[in-house]
Amino acid sequence: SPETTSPFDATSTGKFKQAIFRHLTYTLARDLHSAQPHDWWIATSLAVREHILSRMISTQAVHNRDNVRRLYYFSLEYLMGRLTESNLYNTGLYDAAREAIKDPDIPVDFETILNEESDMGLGNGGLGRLAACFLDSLATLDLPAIGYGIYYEFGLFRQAFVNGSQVEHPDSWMMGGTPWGIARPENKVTIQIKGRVENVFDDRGNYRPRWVNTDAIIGIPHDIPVAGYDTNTVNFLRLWSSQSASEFDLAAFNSGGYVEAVREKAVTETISKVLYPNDKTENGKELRLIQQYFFVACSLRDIMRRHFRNPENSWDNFPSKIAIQLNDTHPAVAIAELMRILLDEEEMQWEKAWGIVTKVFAYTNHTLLPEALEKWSVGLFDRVLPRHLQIIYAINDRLLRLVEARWPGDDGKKRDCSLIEENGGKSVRMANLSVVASHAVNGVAALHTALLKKQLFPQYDELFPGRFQNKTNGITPRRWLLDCNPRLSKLITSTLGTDHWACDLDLLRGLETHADKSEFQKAFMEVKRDNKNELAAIIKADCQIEVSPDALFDVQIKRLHEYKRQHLNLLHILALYRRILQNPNLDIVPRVFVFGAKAAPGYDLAKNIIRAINVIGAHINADTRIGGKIKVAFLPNYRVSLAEKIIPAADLSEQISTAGKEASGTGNMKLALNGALTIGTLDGANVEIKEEVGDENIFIFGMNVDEVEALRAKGYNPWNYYNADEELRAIIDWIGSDYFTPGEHGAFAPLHNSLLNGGDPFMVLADFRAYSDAHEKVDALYRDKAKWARAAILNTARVGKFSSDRTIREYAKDIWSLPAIKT
Ligand code: DL6
Repeated sequence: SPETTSPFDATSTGKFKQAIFRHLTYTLARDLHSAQPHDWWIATSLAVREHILSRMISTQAVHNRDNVRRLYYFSLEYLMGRLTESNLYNTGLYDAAREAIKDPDIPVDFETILNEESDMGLGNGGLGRLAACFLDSLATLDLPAIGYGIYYEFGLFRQAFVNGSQVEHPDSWMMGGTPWGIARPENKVTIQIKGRVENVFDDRGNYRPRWVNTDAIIGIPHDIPVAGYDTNTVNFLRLWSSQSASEFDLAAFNSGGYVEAVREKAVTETISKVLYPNDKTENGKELRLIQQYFFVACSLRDIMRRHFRNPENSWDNFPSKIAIQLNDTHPAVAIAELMRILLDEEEMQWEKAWGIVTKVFAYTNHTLLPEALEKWSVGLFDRVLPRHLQIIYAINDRLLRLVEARWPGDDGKKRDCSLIEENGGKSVRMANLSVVASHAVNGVAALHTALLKKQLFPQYDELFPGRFQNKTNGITPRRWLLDCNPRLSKLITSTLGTDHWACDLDLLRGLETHADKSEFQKAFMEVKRDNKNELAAIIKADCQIEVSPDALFDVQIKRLHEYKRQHLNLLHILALYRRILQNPNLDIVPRVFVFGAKAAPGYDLAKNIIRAINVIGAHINADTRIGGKIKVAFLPNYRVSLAEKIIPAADLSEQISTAGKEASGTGNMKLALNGALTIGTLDGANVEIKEEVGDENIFIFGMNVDEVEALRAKGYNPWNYYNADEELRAIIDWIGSDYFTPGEHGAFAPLHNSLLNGGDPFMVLADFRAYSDAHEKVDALYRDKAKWARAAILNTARVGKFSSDRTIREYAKDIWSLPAIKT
């Protein structure tokens, strides 16, 4: 079998040190005097990369030699965060590296070196971070898998606050060079877009369309190795950057138009320039559709190259070797592209081609929000992918025949099932295409899957029985406990007598028996306090706010969206502030409200909510009358590496979306794992977290999905709640006044208006009182140190279910039929 040839002994500090110096000198051409912290980070990363690459080569050699079945994960987003530290942990080289860096010739410390790394922020939020956790689990479980996506030059924007408002700056994450992306120009691919279709028939009268006058684009792959934890398997993530096929328009150049000559090149290269910064809606933009097509077309070519280079392989065994998972509908155009290849290039019969496609694809739905369900206007689709549109119509014809056979004469059912929406201008429904062409469709939490079947796709659930299934999300325990919370990890390992929990998270149940022991409670809460002190220093540095670790750290970190209801949290802050002003002796547990959130740049109401939290927060922080009982800290530029600092320090986790709106949530899992108690609605995975941790260790409040629906059906009127609740009325009036923004009239009018005249679409007012009452219970429990510690411990102990290892095992068994391969 192929050999694993590591150039140095994994555990040897001396060898690791040598590798760092070797890379500093011979890769970076730096000497000890001129080396900057950034150089030390690259040299350290290259030292661990050597080791990872030798494992990657041997893993891939085994996979290729044995012609194994592989999973291909198609995702427009991967929110990877920093890679050096997690790669050190996963390869077992962390201690060797830490020791090596203590060398007197290295003038910077380990933390400084790791802090040099920019986050690889090629995603918006939950969907992209889930993809990153899945890659970690796939490699850890020795599952042969390759991720495909786009090598965006600019990831999610960098956020700053000016006068409390969000300002966006480009995130040029690869500017200083990245040791983790390996260009593979030898595997470049050329794909086509635009043009037109010529209707041609062959001698036997078969339709043989020709797609002509197209524009060519070159895709260059860049591989990011993904090392499993405590195993030899190294998979990789293959990300495409776009390059113009026509380097230079020579005619334009010769006539003196240099800029014109490179114009075409620049336009093509914008395809992989920037990640769209909206996590829920990006419909209708031509460049976005081109991005989607570009990466799936390149990826399918790459998959075919790998498959057909083995002479044993053919189209007949293609579905037995290849599983493709569509991470939401963003890559769904792959369905039409594979059909096009099979029909037009391979001249296959429709049924055979469709049989291959439906065996290969599976689709994960991540949202029920109507605005997030992708639709492409038929006109735009026709302009960018004319042949693909024809194929989608042909799929639809067959689908509608099936619907007619199942429900004869039922036009309503045809309208629901159709891939084409006829309302307004015609558009292609990508979610419908994904369901129809996939052998499995999954939701991401039990409640979400139930709603998917009942509300969004009841017609398909009837037409394709058994196709829908649930795969509750998970998070990797490596990044989200072992790496980010070393103090707690150490305590867990010494208590359980094993560190194996990092790949078998159910072992944390062993902590339950310690939950009532005062010694263990003390140790657990000391860890929390140390983590809070660390976060307090970050808050001081980034927000210039002094906070005490004695306060309860109340944390809401996630994208800013009305359905997530950061404004409900703000109402509670205002209520507390007002209560203290009315009664300066009010006995409450001091609280620090910590926020982290980016708003989509064009989402004005979300930006208004950010400004309101910042401005009102600053006012409260500066008010000496309240004796520092509450503080508000909105940390700028929320990202993976910041989450890794906030989560270990959280006491309370805010998961307060309107029931039925949050498909799953994964921040809720990370916070509970690190010993934060959840205050939340019965939404998404909160429902399952409650089942695991027990009712007495979570604060559930507000309307459930049925109650939300019943209220909506009855006719929801926020004014009823406003008029009936004196405190609520006062704080909403406060927001509507200019009290917090003297001289600036109507600063929070968008927020104020949305809550009242705008109809309060996410029912903030309806849930306010229940939310405030739940916070009183939080306050009471926090005063009882032993009881709080017990509940926090039981949260950590009981959320093993939410390991992404469990999620991936379920996908591998129920959807991908994917065996593990030890290498
Ligand atoms: O499944 C990952 C993540 C869920 O945890 C969140 O609840 C959900 O909002 C998010 N969905 C999206 C949808 N984007 N689109 N389309 O980001 O997925």
